[in-house]
Amino acid sequence: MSKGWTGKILRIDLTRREYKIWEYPADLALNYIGGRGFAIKILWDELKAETNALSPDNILVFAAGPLTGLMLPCSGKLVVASKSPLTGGYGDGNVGTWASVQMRKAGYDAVIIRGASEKPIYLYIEDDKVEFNDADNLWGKDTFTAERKLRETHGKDVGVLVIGPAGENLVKYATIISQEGRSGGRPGLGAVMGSKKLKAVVFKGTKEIPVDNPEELKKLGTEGYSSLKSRKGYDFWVRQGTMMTVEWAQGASVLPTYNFREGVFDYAENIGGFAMERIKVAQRSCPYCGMPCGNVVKDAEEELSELDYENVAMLGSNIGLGDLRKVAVLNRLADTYGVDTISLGNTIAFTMEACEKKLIKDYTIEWGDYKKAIELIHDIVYRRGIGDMLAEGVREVSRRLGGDSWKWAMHIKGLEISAYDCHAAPGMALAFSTSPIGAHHKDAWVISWEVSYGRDKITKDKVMKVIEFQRIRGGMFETLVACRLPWIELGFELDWYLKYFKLATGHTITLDEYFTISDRIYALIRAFWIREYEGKWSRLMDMPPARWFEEPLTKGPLKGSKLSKDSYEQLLSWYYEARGWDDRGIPRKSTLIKLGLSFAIDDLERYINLSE
Ligand code: PTT
Ligand code: SF4
Repeated sequence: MSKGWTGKILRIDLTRREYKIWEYPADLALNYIGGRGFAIKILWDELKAETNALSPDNILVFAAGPLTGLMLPCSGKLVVASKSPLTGGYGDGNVGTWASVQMRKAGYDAVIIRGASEKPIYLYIEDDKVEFNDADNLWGKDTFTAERKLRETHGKDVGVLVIGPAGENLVKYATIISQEGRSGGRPGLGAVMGSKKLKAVVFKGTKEIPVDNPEELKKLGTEGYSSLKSRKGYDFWVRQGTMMTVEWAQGASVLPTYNFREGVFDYAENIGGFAMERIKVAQRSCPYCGMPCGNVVKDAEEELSELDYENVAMLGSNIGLGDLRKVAVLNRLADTYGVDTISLGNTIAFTMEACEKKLIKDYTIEWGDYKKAIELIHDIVYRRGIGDMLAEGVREVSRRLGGDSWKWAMHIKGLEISAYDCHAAPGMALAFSTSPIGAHHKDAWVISWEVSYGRDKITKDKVMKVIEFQRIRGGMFETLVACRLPWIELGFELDWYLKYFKLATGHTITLDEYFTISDRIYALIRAFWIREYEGKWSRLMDMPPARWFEEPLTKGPLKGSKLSKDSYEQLLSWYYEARGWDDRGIPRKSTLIKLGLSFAIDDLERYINLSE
């Protein structure tokens, strides 16, 4: 195995309490790079089709890439992946955590966890040793407390991934938390850990991560950090981080408001980046960052809460709450309970709208009701009363409530939409709809580009921009594995990463070659969804919610705007064509062969006829 990769993956079986070290073949590294690439290949090969996501048979993967944990900008990230209990398809997330660094220093590029323990446990992984430790005293504890206790036991420099009560109670959008404010795995990865009775995984490594040219890498790493600091926008980024997006989104009429009914919020100023600066008390970051963006504020209960744009938009404007200190309380609860803020904000907003429309009979909550929102969060996390149903996510809640609620259940493929209203953004709607995990912005945040390019333009260029972003963000950054924010926020050129890749692994790779790998990963993820949905697949799976097509914005400069069905369908058709997928959104046989995925053909043809 080339340097850069450790060449080892740790396999853990919780049922048997056994582990094995797998020296994986070099092909896996060269064809899939790492992170998301490893995750989907492992899930495709090893997860039996149609496995219940919350059964012991589901597989949980933590995967780093060849740049993870090296001394270069923003390399402390980790991909967490599994079959999602929320969507039923492929699910992953990306978390900034010392666990990624320690896992690599322990000698692993990835960890595969299968089976389930009978009673609560946590894993302690130190180099070649794996301990299956009793977690009775941690079960039921919130994520902050549990992580602190684990650090008391194992030392403050360990890397910890932990779930809270939401994961334990199998809330379908529970996440995995690290470092008291970093969250990963929106599509219910915390519930997958909970179903395995796995409270936490603690990593400690004492080895050097092998690299091909350590001296040059160190030099270029240092240059990268200096380059970041010299960039226009660096100071403001460190002041506000992603929170600056609130003001931008309001100005562009894309700030999700009242369950994505509107794109502007009357109290946006109160929850924006400048409001945040007034209550900011500390700054945090992921390991080896270089452009820290973790804004820690004092919330309305005088506790610390780390804010990002998504959290604030979804638990603020989208539920009609215009007081940032109160929003910060809801955000902190989400972190301590270990539940995704985006899905939570969607679910609360959906409930408020359902109450307004009298679709829910014996419960009521009004827009912006802070106290009831807190109660509702407790109820969801502990699955009490109405919370038990709401813990299933809006697709399922809407199915149970019926009426026309399917039109304003704001999800795609079962994953609640992240914080950009798309009434007037067809390109962003396409990005959400074709994201490989369901409606998330991580793969193609084209909204800012689209606003300057022209929202009304329905062109192939727009489609190609979505694909370009997916290749870079979803393909490169999710496999390298490193934070994408230096590139997107400060214009840190992609060339840096290609050079880092060469110095770490000894392999030269061009951007075009990387894009082919990215396309391979995308096609395999799509194949995974189709297999898990037993071939019940059509272009409807890539359709945004009816609200954006049918109910125009009623406020702001874009009042009257809504998506055009014909225009959206046109974009989607161009998208499929460019990807080599047929008009149902299914990769063609020729595409699978071209991308080196012939092995998937027979499996898929058990469910569906593939186009040539
Ligand atoms: C990510 C999603 C996001 S994306 C946000 S805020 W963002 C929300 N954060 C949550 C949170 O916090 N607590 C919580 N309980 N739930 C949350 N849900 C939401 O989860 C995150 C940063 C951010 S902040 C972004 S954009 C970038 N995301 C990256 C990515 O996806 N890949 C990558 N290579 N680099 C990235 N860099 C940035 O990382 P998911 P984090 Mg996250 C508290 O997890 O599942 O991917 O969903 O990881 O360590 O918190 O850093 O405006
Ligand atoms: Fe983490 Fe922000 Fe730094 Fe990225 S820019 S590594 S999200 S602190």
